[in-house]
Amino acid sequence: MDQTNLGIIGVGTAGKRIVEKVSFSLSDALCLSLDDSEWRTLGGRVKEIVLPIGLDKSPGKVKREAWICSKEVASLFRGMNTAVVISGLGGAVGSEATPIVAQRLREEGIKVFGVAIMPFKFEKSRHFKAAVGLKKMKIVCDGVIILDNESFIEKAPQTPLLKAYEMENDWISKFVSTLLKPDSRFGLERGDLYSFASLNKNNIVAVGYAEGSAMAEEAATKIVSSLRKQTGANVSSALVCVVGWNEISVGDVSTIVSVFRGTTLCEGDVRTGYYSNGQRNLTVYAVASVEKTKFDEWDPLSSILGGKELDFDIFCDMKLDGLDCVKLCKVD
Ligand SMILES: Nc1nc2c(ncn2[C@@H]2O[C@H](COP(=O)(O)OP(=O)(O)OP(=O)(O)O)[C@@H](O)[C@H]2O)c(=O)[nH]1
Ligand SMILES: [Mg+2]
Repeated sequence: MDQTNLGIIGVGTAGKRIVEKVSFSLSDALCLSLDDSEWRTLGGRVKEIVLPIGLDKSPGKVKREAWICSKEVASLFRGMNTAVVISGLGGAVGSEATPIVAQRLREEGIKVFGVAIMPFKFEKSRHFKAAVGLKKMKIVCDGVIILDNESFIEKAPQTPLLKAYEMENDWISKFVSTLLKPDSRFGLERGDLYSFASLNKNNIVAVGYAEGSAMAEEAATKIVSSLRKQTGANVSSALVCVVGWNEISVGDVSTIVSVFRGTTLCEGDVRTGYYSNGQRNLTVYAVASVEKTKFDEWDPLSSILGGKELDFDIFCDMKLDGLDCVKLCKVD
């Protein structure tokens, strides 16, 4: 697939910060942000759409404005094959607007993949909202990849929060750019990611960093420990991206895959891509397809109500008639 056929949109504050970073490495992808903040992204490559929400961040208001703005998003993305929608869930804008934008893009015939960043453990008041947002994304997107903010904090617990976001955004944007880069000879194809993410909606990302003589085994072990914290279930298949030193051996890659398989009891396909960064270290990203995640437990109503939740219409009863949104009948 040609890179110009890829559109990336960051929704909400976290989404906007990450798409700004991604825009530097995926130079030909169309980059957009949808948020209520007016700060300007660096580099001039992100087209910023500002949601006119003001102080009223009630779900109804956010949804309504998102629905109206999604018309502009759809027209900017018209002709694209694929859209990647990135957001941090748990706040107002990302959780409410992302499923609406994703749905609108799908209606344009675009394949839509979601990157959902889940809140820290200490942000308990945000967990339910984040889980509901994630559930909506799983319904409307062709595929979803889930990243846990918490898995990063364990690596640097003393880091100030804003600095932690900055560092976390660095690795998230590197991960997204690595997977979506079209020209890496030994890397995974974009199509591999899309088909993998569309097979199962619970795709958890784990990252392992290591340096030194036993770095392959150490990075793989860190990945497995990160996965274990996010899911109790076995891994059914995975994509593994090995980013690092250009002299990494076949033996190292094989160690990573066998440690991964052995400890996650994964019997399915484990596809690997190799991406050189010229440094004497190793960062391994694994996207693991699992049956359940810890985030399912953040929405206990789901198992009781079975999809009949009150606030579950992603459109808030707004429907499109021609090109206009004519019915705004339910605003909570
Ligand atoms: N990785 C990362 N996570 C962030 C960042 N900012 C916020 N988050 C996380 O994303 C979740 C949603 O936060 P925001 O993106 O600020 O929320 P929003 O969608 O803009 O919504 P409101 O600001 O509440 O309207 C939070 O609970 C945080 O866990 C960031 O820069 N990087
Ligand atoms: Mg915000």
